[in-house]
Amino acid sequence: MGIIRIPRPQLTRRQILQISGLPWLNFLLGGCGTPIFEDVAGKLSEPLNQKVESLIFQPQKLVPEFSRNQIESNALIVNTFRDTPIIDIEKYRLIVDGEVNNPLNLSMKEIQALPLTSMIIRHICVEGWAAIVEWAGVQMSEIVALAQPKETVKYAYFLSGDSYYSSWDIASAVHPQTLLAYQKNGELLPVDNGAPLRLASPIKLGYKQSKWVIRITLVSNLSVYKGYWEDQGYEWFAGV
Ligand SMILES: Nc1nc2c(c(=O)[nH]1)N[C@H]1C(S)=C(S)[C@@H](COP(=O)(O)O)O[C@H]1N2
Ligand SMILES: [Mo]
Repeated sequence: MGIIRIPRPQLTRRQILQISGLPWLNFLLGGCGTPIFEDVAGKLSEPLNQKVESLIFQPQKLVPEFSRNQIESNALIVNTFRDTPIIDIEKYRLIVDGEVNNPLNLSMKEIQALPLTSMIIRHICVEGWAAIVEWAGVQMSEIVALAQPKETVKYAYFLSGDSYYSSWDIASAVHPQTLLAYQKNGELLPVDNGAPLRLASPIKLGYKQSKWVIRITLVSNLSVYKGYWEDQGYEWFAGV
């Protein structure tokens, strides 16, 4: 495995700090002791009363998939709100923390040793384009189960290497077709599409599909910050 390097402008000092130390998500999640949580369970339109464990083991309804000859190899437009981050695959770790009994710190080798799932689905961006893509990787439910969430968990926060962030309801996060993908159309995931690890799911719009995921935090309450686009007025649930 090599080092992923891309000829892009260097990250600012602040971005590097965000990626290495991650004080930023701690702040978002109230890690400094500031009570910035709000219990929005009653305000969001979707049912959130199912416990995480039953969601993982109850079969959820599958979205029909496409066939291989329907893949649109060049239709996926790279859509990134700022520069592609520089991530050293050898040093990369996926952190899973929050309200869990078994916090995780996984290398790509460890992630790739988990069962591989692939799916051919349509990616839909609200900017008016879509693409049928084959994604392959590990099911989010696998990762969540490994972390042994406490039964209070209702949401997952995803922090990305470019400081993008989003939050999902836990039912959608552990849907069998929600993957942490490291392959696209049968090949290693390109850096611009989120390598080493990105979210891919047919049940949410494009802006929920975080690329360069470096940290997943499972929580019982959403912060006032819900996502990069969500905090600018885009719908939070963003179901397809
Ligand atoms: N980290 C990160 N993830 C992101 C974004 C981003 O800017 N940064 N853009 C989102 C949007 S709006 C879309 S449509 C998809 C695009 O994925 P692609 O660039 O692989 O086509 O990524 C999503 N995930
Ligand atoms: Mo998008």
